[in-house]
Amino acid sequence: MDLATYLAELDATAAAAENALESAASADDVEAARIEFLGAKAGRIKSLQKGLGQIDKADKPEAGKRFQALKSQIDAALSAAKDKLGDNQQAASPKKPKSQKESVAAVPGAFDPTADPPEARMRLGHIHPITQTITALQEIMGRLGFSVAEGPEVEDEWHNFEALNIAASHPARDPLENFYLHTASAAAGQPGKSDKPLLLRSQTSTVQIRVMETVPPPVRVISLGRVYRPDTADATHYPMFHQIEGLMVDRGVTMADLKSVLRLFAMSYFGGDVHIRFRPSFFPFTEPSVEVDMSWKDGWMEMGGAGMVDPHVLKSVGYDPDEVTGFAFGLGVERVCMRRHGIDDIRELYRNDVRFLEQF
Ligand code: FA5
Repeated sequence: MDLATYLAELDATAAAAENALESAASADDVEAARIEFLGAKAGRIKSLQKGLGQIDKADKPEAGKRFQALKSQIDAALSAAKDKLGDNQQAASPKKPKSQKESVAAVPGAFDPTADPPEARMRLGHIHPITQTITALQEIMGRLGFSVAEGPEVEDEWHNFEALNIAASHPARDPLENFYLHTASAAAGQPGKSDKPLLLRSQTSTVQIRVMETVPPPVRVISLGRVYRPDTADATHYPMFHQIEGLMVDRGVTMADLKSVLRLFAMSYFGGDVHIRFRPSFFPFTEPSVEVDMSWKDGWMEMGGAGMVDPHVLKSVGYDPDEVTGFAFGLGVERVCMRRHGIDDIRELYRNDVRFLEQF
């Protein structure tokens, strides 16, 4: 067959296919056109493909190119005809369910176990900002050589007060300033049986004592955890909050080491744009003692307390204050978290509002 005749056949087939698909009024019409033109056995495209074999070798590339173009053109016209019919039928009447999946979903309120989950249900959770802060602080202090120690949240008076040099008459021991527990023996009116008063620890300094009671110097530890005080909640106070306690005891430890460690900590955690300052203060278990403040808006916010471990405390745990000295600090974890993330109110951290929490 010569090229001109073959191309004329291609053109005629193209026109016929276009005509058939454009005038197709139903899915059956489209299917009939598909079989006529693209049918695998006797379709017109199939016979045109066979006709290619009779074309002169020199004309084959041109004929092949035009044949492929025709095939693509009919494929596209077929898809367009199907889409057109689908849209029209949907607009006219609800589409007949084709599968069980569609039929279940069409019943309002029915549970469809095959349905894809709505996107909202696939939202990822977030690690709470306080947990993130704890992890970051542990990492920073770890780099400075501090390992992590733990202590119980339910404490006795020895670890929460006495070993820390806080005398029985000290106002910090007032039952109204602490969460004392109603222990079983107290409830049974049997003081003396197991009459050790217990309380929710009010500070992580308890862990200083527990560490020094069990480990000989040198020590370099931090402890992070919850503490409890019956404080009224406001923008910077909460009745349950977290502290990070630091303790370093060795030969020749000085106040300069304490200040260096806290400055390094602040530089690492806040990234250099937060200043810290030390104010003289008093804690029964450190001498000298300081309050540590961090810059906050136009002023300062108290971040924690610190100082050199009082020789009485070292003695009470069996350390020799003539041999070793040490520093300790206790910082409010919520406050450093707030400062880092610009959170104005500590209560936001415990409202459990996902819109707040998912920002971290
Ligand atoms: C203490 O708790 C001492 N144990 C700190 C210490 C440790 C001093 C080692 C010396 C050596 P203070 O009561 O100031 O100190 O509390 C420390 C920090 O905890 C405060 O600066 C503040 O950041 C945080 N804090 C205290 N009370 C609350 C509260 N109700 N809510 C949130 N954070 C609080």
